Amino acid sequence: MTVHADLNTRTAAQVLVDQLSIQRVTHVFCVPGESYLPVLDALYDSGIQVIVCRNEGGASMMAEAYGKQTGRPGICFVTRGPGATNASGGIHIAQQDSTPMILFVGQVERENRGRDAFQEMDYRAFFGGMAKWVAEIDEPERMGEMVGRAFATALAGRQGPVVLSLPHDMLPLPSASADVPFVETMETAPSATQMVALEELLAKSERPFLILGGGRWSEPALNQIAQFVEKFGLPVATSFRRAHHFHPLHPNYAGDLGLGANPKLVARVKASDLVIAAGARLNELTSQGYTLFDIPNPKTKLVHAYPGAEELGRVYQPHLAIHATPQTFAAALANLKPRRAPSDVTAAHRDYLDWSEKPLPQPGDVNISEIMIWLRGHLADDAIICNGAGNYASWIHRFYRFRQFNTQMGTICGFMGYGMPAAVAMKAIHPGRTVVAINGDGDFLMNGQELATAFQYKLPIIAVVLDNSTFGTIRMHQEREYPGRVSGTDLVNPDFAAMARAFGGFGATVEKTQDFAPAFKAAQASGLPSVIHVKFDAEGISPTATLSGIRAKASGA
Ligand SMILES: Cc1ncc(C[n+]2csc(CCOP(=O)(O)OP(=O)(O)O)c2C)c(N)n1
Repeated sequence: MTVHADLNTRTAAQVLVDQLSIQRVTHVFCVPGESYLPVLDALYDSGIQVIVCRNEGGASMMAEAYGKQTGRPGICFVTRGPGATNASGGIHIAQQDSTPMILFVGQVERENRGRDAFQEMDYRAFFGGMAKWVAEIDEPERMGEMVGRAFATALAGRQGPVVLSLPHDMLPLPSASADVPFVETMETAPSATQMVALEELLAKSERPFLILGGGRWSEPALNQIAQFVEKFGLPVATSFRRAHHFHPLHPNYAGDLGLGANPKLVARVKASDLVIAAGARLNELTSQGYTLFDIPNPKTKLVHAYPGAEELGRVYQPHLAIHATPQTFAAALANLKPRRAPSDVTAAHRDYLDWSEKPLPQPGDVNISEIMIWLRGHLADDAIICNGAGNYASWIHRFYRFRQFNTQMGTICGFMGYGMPAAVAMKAIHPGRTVVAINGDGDFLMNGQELATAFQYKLPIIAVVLDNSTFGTIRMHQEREYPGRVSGTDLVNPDFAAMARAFGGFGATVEKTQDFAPAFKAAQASGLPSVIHVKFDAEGISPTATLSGIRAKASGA
């Protein structure tokens, strides 16, 4: 960490970068703009790694992924209107996924504000509905205060994004701003009375169940959850794209609640008489389209423990609302004493194993469930899987097994194009670990340009592109609603393996399941950013449906 020695001669931009160092920021993700050159200059000898991206969408998603992975705000710098609008994707993800993140945006000179000056935007209006806080730093003297507040806000309660705009002419001005010390994450704890009430509920429950999700977890807290469920005999489901919160082979694991959830798991949650939602906000996908519990008063007894008070009672009025962060809630759970024998969780875990153990048949020469099962057998426990959105992800959710905390990097908001930037950020943070981006073909080209960033920084990520030459998810819905009328969903794709080579990487094409393993091993051996282009038949549109089957059903055939 380099903090400028003479605090009296710093510019506002230097105060900002010193502040990032004090907050222990290791990487920033950016696309440059003339609007914030003084910051780029201050970063020059800061010791913070600057990762220059090819699109602000990629940069903001890398920052979001950094925040999701490290628990500290991911930092992104972009220029005015064009940069800010491109970067909005990462802000939407950080909001929906409750990820701490700070986006710094260049702004026009203060004297020109309100003139609709070149690339001028009102960031408060644009980001107002997405970010936890949006502000413009007008006074160089207030830099420390504003950046300190940005860290505190992004990290508080339900975590999320903050946007700070930086008028161009303010950044090089001298600033006597004081530095703000390292901002610790605030913890809120359940009360003793609430935990007594929860112990009572557990003592009376015949079929208790625990849903684990949300952000702000840590390995020790998740271990305490495991101890608690073992002691009391609760099956555990993880919420949408938080499967890495619980070991899949733990005897209490009941499966992943999200898109394409096991119907037996859904039925089990519905039949339980006490559901403890630990850290999960019970979003639309986890709640199976808001069908899991009655709104606003669930029939089952719902105990909702969540770090943001404003989320408790947003949709469901819980029987017991606990405003607590995951760490303190898990510690309090671990102290509870069972008053009855633990419930039997064998059937719940067996349902999960039956659901995920064996590959499913799939039309054509490529079977994606077999590929996922190969990956789960061959990747190290700490390998990180990143993905965007598309039907292809259902195979990951069902057949891959996340065996270590923070190895699943996907978006709760189903944002296409996340896999590539997330993988670049993960490899930058964890150079010694295997990082795989699994993409659909539509998905891949939304941020595939970040392959150049992977190459520039020598980050050998492995991208798998599952190519069915269609925006498959939408095609599936289209066949269901407008059978046989394919409109706006077909894709004609480039040779993705050749594209990888053009970017200086390794590329391979796979057209048969058995060719995947050697291609993956060759990608690993190459030490280069790699793309494995897997061509498969769109007829197998999801793990459980075919296009012709959906069309026939929709046409009443
Ligand atoms: C940025 C973004 N744009 C559009 C969508 C809507 N959408 C969801 S899935 C999907 C198709 C994904 O296609 P592909 O990546 O080829 O994967 P597949 O569904 O075929 O497996 C689309 C367009 C989205 N979720 N995110």
